[in-house]
Amino acid sequence: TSIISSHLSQENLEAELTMNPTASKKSEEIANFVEIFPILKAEILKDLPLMDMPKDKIEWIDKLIEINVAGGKMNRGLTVLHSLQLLVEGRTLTRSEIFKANVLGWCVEWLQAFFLVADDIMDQSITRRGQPCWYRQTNPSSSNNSLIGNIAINDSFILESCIYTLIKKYFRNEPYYADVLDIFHETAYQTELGQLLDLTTQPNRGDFSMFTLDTYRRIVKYKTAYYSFYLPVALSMLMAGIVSKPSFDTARDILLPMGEYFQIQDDFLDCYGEPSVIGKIGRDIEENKCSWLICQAILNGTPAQIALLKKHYGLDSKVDVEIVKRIYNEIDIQKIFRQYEDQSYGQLVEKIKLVKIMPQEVFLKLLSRIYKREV
Ligand code: GPP
Ligand code: MG
Ligand code: MG
Ligand code: MG
Repeated sequence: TSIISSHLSQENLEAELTMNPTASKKSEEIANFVEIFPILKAEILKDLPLMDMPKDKIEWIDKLIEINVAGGKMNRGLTVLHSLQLLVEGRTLTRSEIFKANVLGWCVEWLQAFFLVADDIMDQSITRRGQPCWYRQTNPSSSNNSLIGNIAINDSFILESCIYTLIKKYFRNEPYYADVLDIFHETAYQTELGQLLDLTTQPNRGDFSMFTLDTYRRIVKYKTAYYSFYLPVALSMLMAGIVSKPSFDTARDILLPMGEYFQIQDDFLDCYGEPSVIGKIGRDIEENKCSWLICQAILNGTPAQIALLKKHYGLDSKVDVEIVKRIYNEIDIQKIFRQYEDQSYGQLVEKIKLVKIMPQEVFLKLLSRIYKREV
């Protein structure tokens, strides 16, 4: 019930329902999606006694799933059903199709949980979704309040394995079973390559030679765009029975740039977002990340400003971070971002308008959900 209460309190739901029919459809969709999470979690947990797992380990996995899979924005997860609805163009989906699309949506959320648990260790992050990152939470098996720590690495693997357990349970007999497995495997690999690119631009503090937009674009295409944008839509296409390669190419051609735009927003929010709203505390400056903001500062700053950034970027100290943020303000990075945001939105819409092979709405709807996001 925790995710139901955080995302959709009864009051909110009723208020939305009476306000307008579109909102009512939207809250119904969210409610349908949220509703099946406990079912999927129970499916995972019910196998564990048969595998001789002690009760407290089952409770561990229960908590691991509850905290890390539920409670996100669920944008990626909801996209599978939204997009399937648009792909079947007018035909009403059966209850079974809706359920299956939502199961795949939750599998995307599970994949995301796997990545985030691991990413927070690698990025030394403090909070996620408004609470301590999983590796920083108290180890329930310890009597001396020690932290979960490195056990979280294995926990991330467990979250990944759940995806394949769920897909097998619900899709074993579907003609697209192998394609679904392939795409999850491929996407995980792409994201891991992206994470490698991200982590290996980090170590040489004071050397800005790698902080170019070309490097940046490659990092974010792999670490974010494939799993966050292409994967959920491609899953709905598989469910809709689409097999033509040009359709998947078209989807990729739009969704990868959209994912780039999304990660640029993530980088912007890392510095300028409100931690209580975004649920995490930015660390890109401290971690010497090849963030969009530092790339833009290098492109737009004076030689003196860039020299100062070289001196202070990538240090885990409040004073240095403040200096970096001050220079960002001098360069007016916020204005550069706002301009980029409008330009990028316009370009994506233009690109979408050229699509003939599938409904443009699939892409427009996704784009409208992230445009000018603050969370
Ligand atoms: C987002 O980067 C990218 C990921 C979460 C993919 C991680 C991939 C792995 C294979 C572990 P980010 O670090 O900017 O995200 P956030 O700001 O949410 O920490
Ligand atoms: Mg990261
Ligand atoms: Mg991170
Ligand atoms: Mg980030």
